[in-house]
Amino acid sequence: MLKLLGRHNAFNVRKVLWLLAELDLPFEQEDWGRDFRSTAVPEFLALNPLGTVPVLLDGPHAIRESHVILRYLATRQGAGALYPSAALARAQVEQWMDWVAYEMTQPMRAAYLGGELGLHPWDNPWFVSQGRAEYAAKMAVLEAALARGGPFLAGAAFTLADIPAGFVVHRWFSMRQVARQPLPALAAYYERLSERPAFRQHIRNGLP
Ligand SMILES: N[C@@H](CCC(=O)N[C@@H](CS)C(=O)NCC(=O)O)C(=O)O
Repeated sequence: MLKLLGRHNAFNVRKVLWLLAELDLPFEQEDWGRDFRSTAVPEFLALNPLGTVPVLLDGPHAIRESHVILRYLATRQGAGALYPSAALARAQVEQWMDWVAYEMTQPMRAAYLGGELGLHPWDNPWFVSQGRAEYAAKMAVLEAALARGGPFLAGAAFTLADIPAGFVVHRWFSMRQVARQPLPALAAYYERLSERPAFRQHIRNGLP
């Protein structure tokens, strides 16, 4: 049985919970991390020396990094529609996953952790206002991509590309203190994702 270690309310854990639900995979889950069990203990650090969540246990093997876990699970289950094996189609999925990891982390920390939750050290006013502006600019990039193509990020079908980006979109529409410009293709994409039970269970579930 797969076991997912990580608090159910964490950004990086919820992406994995979403995919597990899409794949209808049985698993156990334990709430590790902030406000739950501390990861700064030898038992956890032996599984992930970084002390971050999520960690996926597949038998004796521990796998860390949320996007690696997404790719691992899709590959393990042979879910080629979610994660194509052809080089170009795969790159078209992965480019959006890496974009979220590399380009969205700072704006999310600034706008959400700093601006919405007021958490230190991300609550620096300059950092928050820069992050909000950057988040808005990135959502405009998504808007243009979806208006050009779609209905999903890698084209006609829902893929792993939509999981990290879909969560970032959810957070954009959930934040109370940002000025949102009208982005009709993005809003339609958010509603399209919301038709998925797994998205409503783990992402659009009342938590930002
Ligand atoms: N690049 C890592 C980042 C992991 C990460 O920073 N996770 C956060 C939760 S979203 C964490 O462990 N925070 C500390 C905590 O919850 O105690 C991934 O994608 O898995």
